[in-house]
Amino acid sequence: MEPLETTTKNPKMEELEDYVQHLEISLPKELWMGAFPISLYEGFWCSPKIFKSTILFQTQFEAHDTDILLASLPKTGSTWLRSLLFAIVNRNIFSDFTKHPLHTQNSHELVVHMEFPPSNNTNGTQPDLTKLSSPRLLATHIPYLSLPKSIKTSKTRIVYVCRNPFDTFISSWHFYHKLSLNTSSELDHNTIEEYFGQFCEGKFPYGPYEDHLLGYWKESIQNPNKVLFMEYEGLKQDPKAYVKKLAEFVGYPFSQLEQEKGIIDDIIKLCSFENLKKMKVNNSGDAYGIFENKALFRKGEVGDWTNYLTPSMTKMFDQNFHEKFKGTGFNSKYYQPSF
Ligand code: PAP
Repeated sequence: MEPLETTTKNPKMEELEDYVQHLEISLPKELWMGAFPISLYEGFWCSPKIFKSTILFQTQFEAHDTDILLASLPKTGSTWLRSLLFAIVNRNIFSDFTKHPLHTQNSHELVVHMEFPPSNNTNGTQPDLTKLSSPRLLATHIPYLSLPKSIKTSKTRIVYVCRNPFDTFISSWHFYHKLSLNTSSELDHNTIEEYFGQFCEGKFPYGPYEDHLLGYWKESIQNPNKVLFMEYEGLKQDPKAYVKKLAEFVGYPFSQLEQEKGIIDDIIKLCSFENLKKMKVNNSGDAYGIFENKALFRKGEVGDWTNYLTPSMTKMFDQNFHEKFKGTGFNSKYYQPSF
């Protein structure tokens, strides 16, 4: 069966259903963490549950030049970046941070996910974008190569956030464990080696890690006005410099007066892990209807992986990483493979 033509703006629903069914049957399959089916779609591992929304995003989405798209692998900092982006671009509308929408809405409701529309913002399998004002703040986990064409050809700006692979894995391990049991029961540490092995092979949602990161990083080098490449650890280490850069990149730079008034610090404080985690909406709400918002705020630290992974385990990942990144010129201050 031929892939759906991605320039087709209105694929017939029956065709789409057939195509999704065909993908479910024909694509290579794996189980992530023993519970979550994933299939190898366009070179990345995708949950069959979101084939339809992913394809609709790829084939029907019309980018606006003013759109801002946050792209990331799961568990690399999207909740934080969404909060920052929303606070930055809307700072003139919501200038009183004591009554800011982030007090009543999780950032996943304020920045719409294109493949997983929050439960209050859905029209079947597609997010309702009609009520969004400009600039539209959108989020995705899909790799650069699979993005809708109109995102690449328009002036839409893309912010990509990545995180040390080991912290990404640990965060994911905790998150999917909670999701599979829907309880707070203790993690079985015996499973970590097996699941980390799967992560190293790239067989986890939106993996492989290296391909995802390289896709966006290469574009950020070739086209720095299109893609801003950010690292979670850099944002932690020097939030002021990163937030300033982020605001400039998305076209909302801070004026001298704003800087003197301390607005950057106020935004950093508003969006800090400690501040967001204690908000009622992030303790009791469930933006997606399948997990509690509090699952998005675990520890928010750099280096938690050292409490779980052994040097022999991380070496496994380092080897793959080294192979794929050899000769690319990619260099991170925060993740240095042990070679
Ligand atoms: P998603 O893929 O489901 O959107 P995402 O927000 O990207 O999740 O990642 C969640 C991680 O970001 C969690 O990391 P941890 O498991 O290591 O703790 C979460 O705690 C962390 N996080 C969420 N909000 C913030 C924040 N404001 N500052 C720093 N880290 C944060």
